[in-house]
Amino acid sequence: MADNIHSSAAVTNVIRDELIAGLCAPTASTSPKYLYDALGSKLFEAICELPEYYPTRTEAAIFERHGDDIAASVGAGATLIDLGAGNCAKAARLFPLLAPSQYVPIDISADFLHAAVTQLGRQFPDIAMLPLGMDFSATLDLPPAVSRTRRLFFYPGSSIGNFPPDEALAFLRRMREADGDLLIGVDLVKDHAVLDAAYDDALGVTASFNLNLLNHLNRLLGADFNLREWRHRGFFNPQQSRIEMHLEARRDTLVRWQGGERRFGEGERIHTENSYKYTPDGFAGLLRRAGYQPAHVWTDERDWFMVCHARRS
Ligand code: AVI
Repeated sequence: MADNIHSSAAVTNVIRDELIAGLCAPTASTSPKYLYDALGSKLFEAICELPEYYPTRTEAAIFERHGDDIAASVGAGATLIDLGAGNCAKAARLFPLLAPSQYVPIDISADFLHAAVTQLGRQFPDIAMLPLGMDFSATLDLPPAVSRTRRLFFYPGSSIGNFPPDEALAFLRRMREADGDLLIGVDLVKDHAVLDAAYDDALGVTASFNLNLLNHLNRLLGADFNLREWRHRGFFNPQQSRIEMHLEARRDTLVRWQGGERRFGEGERIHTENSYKYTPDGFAGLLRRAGYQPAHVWTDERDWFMVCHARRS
């Protein structure tokens, strides 16, 4: 018990140090993972319902339309490892098609997973379920209970886009080293106005999602960010082929936290998220460099999003 208390305090210090280093850097930044406190996760669910935010529904339509082909490519009986499974809904929709032998949902929030898996276990008694609460972005060291038979990493939603390309490559390599094939959703480069609107919607839900980060920082750091002094910026940067989200100071403002402070000038920004958009060729190159064969690819009729099934080389 004492050890647990000790290690959770150490974890908190690591988070604090990481956040303060980011806030004090000449160009302030924070990791996108801090967007997802309890309210942030709900706001992200709301984003997925927005008319402007096309990725979720476009990917769902690809699975709907090409499900049989995807199932034929994957084959029945895989060990389906669902990265960032959340409520497990996306994978569960594929169970009748993919008929996995084991389902391994992984998420940082283990409590949430267990509730979802209990329910799913009743619906799909033939699929062995092994929920794992872990930060898969840090390690893919899976316990021995995860079957080694035909492992398939399921990584939908274009979450791969939230890694810079070098980290995306390292992450794909880790899946390859864990002997996994891939079923992955990837958002594609498209008309810049479509991209801009998806990350700066008319209702302001994405703005709330971004600003809520400051509430989270106030709690984590004992900081005094005043949300009314900041505005959301979300736009496509074509040079980097990525959406950037920033929080911009509306006026000069001093932010204090326990043990420190920083002054932000009017217009100064905190960079809060990148969301990289790929071309099919660009992503194929990444897969090849990670040790995968050319993928089977399915897209929507506008070529806005793609789903890839890639086997190990
Ligand atoms: C989770 N991830 C794939 C989303 C994206 O599109 O990059 C996060 C997001 N940020 C703003 N809107 C959605």
